[in-house]
Amino acid sequence: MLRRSRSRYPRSEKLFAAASRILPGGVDSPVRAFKAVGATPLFVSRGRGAIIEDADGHKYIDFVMSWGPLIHGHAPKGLVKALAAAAARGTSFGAPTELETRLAQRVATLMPSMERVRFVNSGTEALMSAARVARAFTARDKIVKFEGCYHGHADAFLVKAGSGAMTLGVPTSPGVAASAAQDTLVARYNDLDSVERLLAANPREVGAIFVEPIAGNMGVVPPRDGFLEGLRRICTRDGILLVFDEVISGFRAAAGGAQQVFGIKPDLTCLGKIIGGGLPVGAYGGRADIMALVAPSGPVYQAGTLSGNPLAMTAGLWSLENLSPRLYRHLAKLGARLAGGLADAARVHGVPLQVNAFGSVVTPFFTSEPVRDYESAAAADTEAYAAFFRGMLERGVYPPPSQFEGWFLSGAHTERDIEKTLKAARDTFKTSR
Ligand code: KE4
Repeated sequence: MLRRSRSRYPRSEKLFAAASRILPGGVDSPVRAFKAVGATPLFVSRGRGAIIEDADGHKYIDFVMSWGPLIHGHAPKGLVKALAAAAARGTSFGAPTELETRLAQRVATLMPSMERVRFVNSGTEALMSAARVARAFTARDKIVKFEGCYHGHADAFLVKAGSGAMTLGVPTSPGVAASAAQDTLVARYNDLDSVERLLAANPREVGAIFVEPIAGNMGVVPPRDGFLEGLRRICTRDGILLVFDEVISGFRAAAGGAQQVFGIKPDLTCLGKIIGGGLPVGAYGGRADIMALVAPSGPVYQAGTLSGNPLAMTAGLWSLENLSPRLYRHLAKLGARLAGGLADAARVHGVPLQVNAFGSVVTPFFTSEPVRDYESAAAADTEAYAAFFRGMLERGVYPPPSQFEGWFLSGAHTERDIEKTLKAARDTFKTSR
């Protein structure tokens, strides 16, 4: 009699079947569905530090970390305590609280370009609001984005987008009205000439250039020398607003984000992830003269029932108040060890691998050519990545279920976690030959 192969994940499979009967694709965000890695998504029951446990009781070293927010790891004791106390005082008032002012002041201290800050509930909301105020300020409707960069799912940005859109092979989504996409021009990341060509073809029509200063949504692709400086020069020359999407790089590349690392002052910055410490927070902000247009100080409307709610503000404050030089030294050390160790393991086993990294975000690309932009990232062997992912999962390591995402480290990851991860990678490469 054929033995039914006993699944390692019976409860996740059962939970996924139930979820799939009520949630589109069984998830609330596409990249979680494991479609790109040919496996059933694991349902997570708890997280502590760098470890998550699935519904079947398997434990993993987590490199998704909620896609970046958890720079201090899962459920830090101080954060849980602060949230419990905040919840006991009320979860939301729809009225100003001192917490919003304190968090905005903390953001402005870390990122001085953010002279004014508006809180929203996601990175998507931050980007769509920044696009609206940029268009109002410049009275120009066109915006430029870069192939492979992902700025959330607002219509204007779902054009040649990265992250889940790239993972699922739908970089330009159906349902985005032609009228919404027609004002979005797409340039090539790390290629200033591609920007100049778009501006020459649309003279005085572009109001803003949106860029991930360290791209994370085609996998990690750092900016070439001079790329960000070139964008700053072009924007200043042509009266275009430079908008840094620091949803990933903010507070991760450094406490002051990529703008601190590269010493470049954007006109607007969009934030998410770490700023909420794992609760739903996004923010946009920048020059006071631009943000003065935002209602109710100005005519550009933007609003939100739960914007700045006390629980999310408490989590964000705890998260940003616990950033320290020691944390970034730890993240840099572990990130370098992980990146170097993956590259060494692949070399020893003859696996074509390019490992891109920036501090505590790493992406192993299954390709033999350097990855500098969307085209070179898209050439990676996604089937090889999927097989690697499944092998790592079986060995107790939980990487992102997509070739086109970053592996995120946290202050809770230890050197021992990284060595265990590298051993799992060596064993996976060995068995995959
Ligand atoms: P959210 O709306 O998902 O909070 O933020 C959108 C966003 C904006 N800008 C950048 C640079 C981002 O990386 C994101 C969201 N990142 C993806 C993962 N790379 C979120 C994961 C998901 O979509 O489930």
